Amino acid sequence: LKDATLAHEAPPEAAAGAAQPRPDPDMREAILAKLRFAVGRDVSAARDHDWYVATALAVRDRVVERWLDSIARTGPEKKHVYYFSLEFLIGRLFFDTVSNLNIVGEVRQALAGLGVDLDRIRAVEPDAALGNGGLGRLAACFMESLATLDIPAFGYGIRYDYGLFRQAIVDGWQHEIPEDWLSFGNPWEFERPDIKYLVRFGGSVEMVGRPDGTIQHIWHSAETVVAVAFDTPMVGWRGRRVNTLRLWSARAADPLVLEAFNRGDHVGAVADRMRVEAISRVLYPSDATPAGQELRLRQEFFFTSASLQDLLRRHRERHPDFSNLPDHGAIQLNDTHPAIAVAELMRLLVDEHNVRWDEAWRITTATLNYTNHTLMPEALETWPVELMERVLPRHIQIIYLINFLHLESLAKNGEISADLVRQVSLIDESHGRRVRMGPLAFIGSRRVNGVSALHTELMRKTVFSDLHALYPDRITNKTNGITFRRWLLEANPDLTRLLVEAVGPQVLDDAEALSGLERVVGDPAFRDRFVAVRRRNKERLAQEIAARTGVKVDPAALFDVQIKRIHEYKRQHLNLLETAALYAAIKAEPNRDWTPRVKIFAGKAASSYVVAKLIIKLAYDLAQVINNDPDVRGRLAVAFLPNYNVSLAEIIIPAADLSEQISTAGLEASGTGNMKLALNGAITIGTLDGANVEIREQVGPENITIFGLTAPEALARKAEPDHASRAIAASPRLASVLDAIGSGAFSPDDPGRFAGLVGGLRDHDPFLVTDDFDAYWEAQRGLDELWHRPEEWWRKSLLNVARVGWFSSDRTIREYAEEIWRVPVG
Ligand code: H53
Repeated sequence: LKDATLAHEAPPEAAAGAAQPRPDPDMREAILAKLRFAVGRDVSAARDHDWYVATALAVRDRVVERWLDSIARTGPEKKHVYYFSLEFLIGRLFFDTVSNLNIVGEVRQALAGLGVDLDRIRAVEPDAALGNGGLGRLAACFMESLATLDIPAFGYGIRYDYGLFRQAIVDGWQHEIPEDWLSFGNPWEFERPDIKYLVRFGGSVEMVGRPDGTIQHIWHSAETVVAVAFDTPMVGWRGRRVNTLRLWSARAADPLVLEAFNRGDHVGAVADRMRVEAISRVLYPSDATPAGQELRLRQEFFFTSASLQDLLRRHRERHPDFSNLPDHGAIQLNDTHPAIAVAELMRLLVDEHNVRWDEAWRITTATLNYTNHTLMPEALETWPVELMERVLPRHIQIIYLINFLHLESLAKNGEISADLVRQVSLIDESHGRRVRMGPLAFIGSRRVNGVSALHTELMRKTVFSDLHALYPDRITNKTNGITFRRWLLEANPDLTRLLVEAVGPQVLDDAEALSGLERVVGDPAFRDRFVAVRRRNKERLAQEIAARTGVKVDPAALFDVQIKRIHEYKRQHLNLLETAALYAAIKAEPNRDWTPRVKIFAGKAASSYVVAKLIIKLAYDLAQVINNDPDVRGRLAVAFLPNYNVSLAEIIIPAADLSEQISTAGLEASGTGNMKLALNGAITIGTLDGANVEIREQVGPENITIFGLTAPEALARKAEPDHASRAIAASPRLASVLDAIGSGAFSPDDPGRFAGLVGGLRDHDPFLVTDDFDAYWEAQRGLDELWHRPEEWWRKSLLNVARVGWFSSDRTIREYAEEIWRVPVG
């Protein structure tokens, strides 16, 4: 699979309006020295990858200076933020680092002097795809903003040997290929063999009476795994601060049983090692659904335990006890994946450091905070009690005690019904006994946050309503954000340069300065330049589409983009139904003045998600028919771009005219792609879901196209058993498109291929595709008309850019810092 290439005509340093950088002889010499002495290659023999590594190492030296300086400057007393996340979807680091250090020009010139093109070698870097989607990318944006705002922070996670699978599309079907991103080494990481912790699993717990009558719990574990630290520097904007992303790799305590090896049992001698190291072997490709495997629980506990041990050790080096831990550290649990931290922190404090239970509980609940990212019942993590007993026998005891004390404290405050106990208990007894990780994280945290206003409201009203009634101050909203450095400055340098010219260089430092654009939205000369920038971006995307899919598209057409994980609740199939209906409409009335459209899709399906894979196949089959039909040529084209990742997003987003955010209302917690697309000038077509609600508030209702059922309406509609059949009966257009797809009009080689998919829509349609279809169709036709009034279209587009400054992750992190972590912002 070919990776995305980025050809930047204009480097951001030019965008900054800065004087042309002077040639930096040091950079040139540094690159040459790295090539020779670190890579071991002569200039004459060096290939792109060698140049990439040499340059990355030369740049890294400059990062290290600032990194060490940041650590030295942060006195031991300063409060740190610890962001615990099973996912960090970083993408490429080379250009991000060079750009944040403001040395793009120097590096470009140094390389040019050596006959090497910066844009060619930056495309050699593999994506660090240590995440599935929004949650992982959010963690990466947050790390960048934390450093930018000069907040001392550690990201803690797992150093997966294999990141999220590479997606190959073969005849329309998704195939998963291992992402071996480390096979050529990783110049950004520092292995720390001296920073390691033992993480234990299994075994039994012995209870021993102490002379004072208390009981000591001794955990005799069955298995010990070594967690070894790998540190990656996270560079903030203008290199102001460099924080650490510390990822753990699993190692066997006993890597080789020499006796077995010498006996000739060469496989058995390393069997234990294989089992242990599996923990950090591969990222689970599940998005918003808990992978129920034991290995997943082992991953979660592995990184949580190592991270807690690490920060407790650092605390103890400077303080006599842990009583002031909450003054020196705030831990953020990114979803429930690290929620076992509640029990593990209690265990470490009580069992290992002899802190009294009550005091340990005070410390724990003053240090931990939890972010919830979904309310979908099937996505809320629970673990079978039996599994926990086997893998983490001491933790299940601690969870039982936390639960007992929690329920007891409720009883003390008055009557509690059996119903309430069932609702708020940490143990779900309804289908087998399971530990509910969301409520555990809730009870163990000081603050619990949702990721958009609507989502937080729904948290209070639905999934966490009982706990919210008990702890009314705990839930708080922190609407997601994105780092403008990556998603505007780096991804769209031409637009950035234009913005700097229009509103001044402060726009590079302060997202809210974008509002200065309001002054020029009516200026035709400015608008023409804006459209010209977009045109270049669209030409680049058209080339990429041709290279990846063979589909030729016209950059003058409306680029209609839906890029995100493939999921029924995100409703790519709603978009595909509309595509098929539009195709039929164009064929029926070929002489109408249709707005030329290119429907662009990209996204991965979880490997076990059969329906999602079928939706990809449907996109492919539609593309086959539509792109090869001369009747619609120049009016409608469909492209499914394989292997969506951060780097591909960086190419698609600056070229999108229309941003599809069409989830069933109430189901998308926030979305962050919606923010990236609006920032780059795409107009949103969307439901009133997640952060779309706040995008509408920011950009104004006249500059966004909202359609469909609202969250309360969707909830009510879903409860009507015949909602789908009624919607279909009321819409001849929908009925006919369902007939066409269901009967094989787009899959003549296998006419029954989509019968199940269509049958599902006819029978249950849990995501209300049929109910929203007509409203969506009408909204799209309204946009068709708008496209014919370019002045109006570009005005709306520009107003989107001007008004989305609030979605900078700097704003989000500021809010976390002030209201959740209580740390100063630099
Ligand atoms: O988290 C994003 C949200 C988005 C939500 C996503 C997410 C995952 O990527 C994975 C698991 C999960 O429960 C939620 O779907 O709406 O924007 C960041 O908050």
